[in-house]
Amino acid sequence: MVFCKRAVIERVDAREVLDSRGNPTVEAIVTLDNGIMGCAMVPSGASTGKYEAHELRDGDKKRYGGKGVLAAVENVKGKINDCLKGLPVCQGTIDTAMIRADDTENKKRLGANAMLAVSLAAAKAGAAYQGVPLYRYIGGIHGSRLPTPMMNILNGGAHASNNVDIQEFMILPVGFSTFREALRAGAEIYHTLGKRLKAAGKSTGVGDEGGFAPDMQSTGEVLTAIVEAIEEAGYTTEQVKIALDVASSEWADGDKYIFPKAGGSADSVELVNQYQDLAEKYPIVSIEDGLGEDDHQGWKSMTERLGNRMMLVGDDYFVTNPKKLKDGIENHCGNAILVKPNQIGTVTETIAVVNLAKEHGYRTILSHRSGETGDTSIADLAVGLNAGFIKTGAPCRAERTEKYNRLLTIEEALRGTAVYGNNI
Ligand code: 2PG
Ligand code: MG
Repeated sequence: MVFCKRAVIERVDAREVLDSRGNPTVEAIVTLDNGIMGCAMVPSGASTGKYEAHELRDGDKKRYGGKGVLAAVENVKGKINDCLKGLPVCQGTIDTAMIRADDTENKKRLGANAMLAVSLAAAKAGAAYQGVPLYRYIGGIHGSRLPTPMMNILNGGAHASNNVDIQEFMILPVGFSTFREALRAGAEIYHTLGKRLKAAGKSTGVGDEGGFAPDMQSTGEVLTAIVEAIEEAGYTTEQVKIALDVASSEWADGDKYIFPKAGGSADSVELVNQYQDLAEKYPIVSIEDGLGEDDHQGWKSMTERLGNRMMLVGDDYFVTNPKKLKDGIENHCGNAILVKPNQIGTVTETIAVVNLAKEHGYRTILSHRSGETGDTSIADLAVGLNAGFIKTGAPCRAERTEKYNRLLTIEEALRGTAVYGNNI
């Protein structure tokens, strides 16, 4: 719910800052004519879907290996400032004005990184102007569900330099009545896993999202280690479930999937067979990007085979894009969507895709990127939109824990009205 009062945007500014991998990203500052300001920083992915909105980078190899974002910053200070100056602080109006000014299918003129930074900063300015927290500004009195955290405790794929091909092994503390208790269970299991890896002589160095990143012999070895850590920490696999982000678009090669680290290959039927076997043995309740972004037939049959027993989450497959999600809904592909605001580029479109998913019974998971900042907007979006789930890494590395900590604050602020659990 957004109230359009009389405050208008006086100025939009930006600067180049660093993300958690030490790569440049955009910070935007929206200032209203009454002096109220909103600031936001945007994240950046490593295993990006090819249909994501365009992240504008300078490509000048002499600066940050080509990853500079000075052009995006200039777009904020110039073209975006010009089109937003004098507009009321009203999210739909602001985002529509930027989309019109960009006028491309994938936001390549202004850059989705420039646009999202401004869109989020405008939402924060709007919230401050209304004197309410961001989750309240987004969801009104309706936003009260604390999301189930999907905590990535063992990293592989493009987020780690170990020998593990599956990108993320996550735990979901589902059997708790508050977010605080769920988070505690997740953190205790994470530490137990770390101790066990250390005792087994394995590395406890962490990957980009804070999960451990040791070499492991097989997917089964990883899942067994996680189940044992859950139990040794004093919990059961009824209380704590497991999710995978296979990120298999990274493996796709024609109609085959090639395992880049372990070697060997499989087709989509063989991959789904493997998922089915794993789900027989382990408490797996969700698989993200189990098949690649262009494997529509594979997604359809994977959904037929596994859709009634687990969440099948489209990340690269849906890229937070209402058109892609609509196709998926019509063709019965997947039953859940990963929602990454920077894949689409504005808050308004992010809200639209969440609403579309919910209308069709698809689960929604607000998500970080592997390159993050201290910005905690996704925590507020998850509550404001009653998303049900949030994926924001391990309980480790400040850019991840800040989102979890923000949720603790929100839960406390909501007091008796906060709801947790029953999302699966
Ligand atoms: C993913 C994300 C976040 P990246 O694949 O889901 O975990 O990774 O930001 O590298 O795309
Ligand atoms: Mg993913």
